Amino acid sequence: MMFWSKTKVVVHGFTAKRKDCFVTLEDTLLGSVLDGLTWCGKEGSNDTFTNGCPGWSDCENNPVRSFWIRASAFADVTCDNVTAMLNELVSDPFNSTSIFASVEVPRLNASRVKNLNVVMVIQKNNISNCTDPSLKNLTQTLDTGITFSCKDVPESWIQECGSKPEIACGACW
Ligand code: CXR
Repeated sequence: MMFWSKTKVVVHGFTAKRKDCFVTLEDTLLGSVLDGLTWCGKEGSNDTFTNGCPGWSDCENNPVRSFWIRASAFADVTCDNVTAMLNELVSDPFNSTSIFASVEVPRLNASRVKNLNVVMVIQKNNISNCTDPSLKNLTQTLDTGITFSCKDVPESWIQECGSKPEIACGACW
């Protein structure tokens, strides 16, 4: 299973080419139907609108976010080895307001999940972003018994490895 936060394009660029490697929530039936859509209701109407929805930066419980929070309960049934791609370029790669941090990680259960492997998507190979302080919050949130690891992986290599089916999934990072 593959989770992500602020790395959607890189993750799907990879999983689209390497369907043998990972499943994301958007690969599930419900996730694929609603992926990328915006919608809202209007008071007094039973219709669903895809145009003219208000800006949602101030509204935490907007319908789209609420849907993904509920759908992310699929973390409950996740097992064995879990991978998550995070983005070094955002100020907190593990941000407590993200769905990954607030919904998915707390739902990973040590009775089913063995490892959480974070792939930190980096642009240049010079400093280790796996040392980012926000990852400390991740290890504190993680259920005791799940082994945590993190690896800095250049975005260019993720793209290249995605195009090389001869490389085994586990050997890309
Ligand atoms: O950490 P978040 O990432 O908030 O959420 C990403 C995680 C993923 O692991 C995925 O499983 O939550 C799930 N998820 C989606 N599958 C998804 N598809 C579209 C969460 N959000 C999804 N979106 C839209 O992207 C929603 O509108 C959501 C925004 C969150 O992306 P971000 O990169 O901040 O508000």
